[in-house]
Amino acid sequence: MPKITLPANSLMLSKDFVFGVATSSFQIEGDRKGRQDCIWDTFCSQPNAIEDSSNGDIACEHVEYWQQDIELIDSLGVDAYRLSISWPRVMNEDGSVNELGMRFYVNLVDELLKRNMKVFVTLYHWDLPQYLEDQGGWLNRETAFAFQTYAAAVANALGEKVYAYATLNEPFCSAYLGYETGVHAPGKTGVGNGRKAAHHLLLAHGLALKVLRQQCPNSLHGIVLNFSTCHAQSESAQDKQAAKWADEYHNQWYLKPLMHAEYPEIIEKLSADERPDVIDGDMDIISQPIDYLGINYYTRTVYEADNQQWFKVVPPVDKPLTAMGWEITPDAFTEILVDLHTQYTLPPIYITENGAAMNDELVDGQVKDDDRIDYFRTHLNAVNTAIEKGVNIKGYFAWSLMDNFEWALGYSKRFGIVHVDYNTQKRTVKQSGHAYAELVKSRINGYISGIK
Ligand code: IFM
Repeated sequence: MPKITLPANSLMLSKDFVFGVATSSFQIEGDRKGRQDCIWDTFCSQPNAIEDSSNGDIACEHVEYWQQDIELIDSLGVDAYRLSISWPRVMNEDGSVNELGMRFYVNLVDELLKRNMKVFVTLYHWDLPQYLEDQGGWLNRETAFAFQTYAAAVANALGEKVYAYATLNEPFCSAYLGYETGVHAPGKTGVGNGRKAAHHLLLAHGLALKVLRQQCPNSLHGIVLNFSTCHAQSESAQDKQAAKWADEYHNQWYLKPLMHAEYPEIIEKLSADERPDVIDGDMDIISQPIDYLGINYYTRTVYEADNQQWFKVVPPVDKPLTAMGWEITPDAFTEILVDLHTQYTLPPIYITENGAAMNDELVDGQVKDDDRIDYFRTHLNAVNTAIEKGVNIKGYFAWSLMDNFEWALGYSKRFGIVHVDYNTQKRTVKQSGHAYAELVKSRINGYISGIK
């Protein structure tokens, strides 16, 4: 079996570096009856919204099998587990707490702590309660305040048992895919909608941060953003400008307000009614200091100039791709990490997601996913190179612990290092899972013994 190796003197092999696995609530939990509806339930019920017409009603039945799943995580030897809380499982429509739903997470966190694992909790991984969407969802400023109330309730229940809270996962996806292009729930479209949703999400982040800090001063508090390195199709000035606009529109739109309290220059290109409604004081709330930045990375994107739009995506040709059709570009991972480190004074970084969907086959009880092992090896080494270049990276989470509901693509794409048979719910650790576990265990013989 191929291995995931790092240079023997890599800081990633030191005992302080955190290795973990990640999941999210809607993608694995199932048990729809135990919670309120969310925007993804509604979206899944619309014709042609999901590639395989599936939904999250059952998923990996994690609510049923959570103990077994924690056992599985523990067996991988990782230091940490990143999970998300389902807002519609813990909050009722009248703003009261659903005690039974909250208990599920309290038990989960307690069990993880018993096993000496660090718990990374994300509050919003896209499953907005439908009752809030009915009042405008992220287009309604009030949703940001409802998020603050929800964050306070979670902090009250889980407190400082949580090592690191993240307010949002990938607000780019919630805003751009959910409210601008409409390929994700709730399926709304329009530039103005996308930009307004993004602003309310960032405001929600800032409002939640305040209460999280007050209630859990000893936990870490941050946010998780996704980045795709933006490359120009050619050396022409026009293509380079297109890649720059794309970077501002998709990457910097979320980071610059947090770090510099302003939106990037491309905001000037928007008409008045497409711009977000920024009220006095909003940018101060949004730009409060964070303890860490979560970065999710999967691939780069290539852009060219276009007469109709500011930038246009050039689809990859003849390149190694994952099953998502995403180019495999580990160098671009180092590049974006170093670029962000150069552009901003960033807090410590955790790579909160990285991984690949591949065309796995379960044969004789084994998934020999050498391609995924290779993806992890090259991308972990890309992280190592970034660290060598001075980027302060504290941890890495493989996406994902197990195969799960891949949003608009349903169950057709498998990102897990553990295979899930959706008929039986049997979990089988893939070769990549074994290789990841080996890497984590190798630390005892690696850097640590190297400095003895
Ligand atoms: O599965 C998703 C996850 O929910 C958010 N980040 C990207 C992953 C792969 O598409």
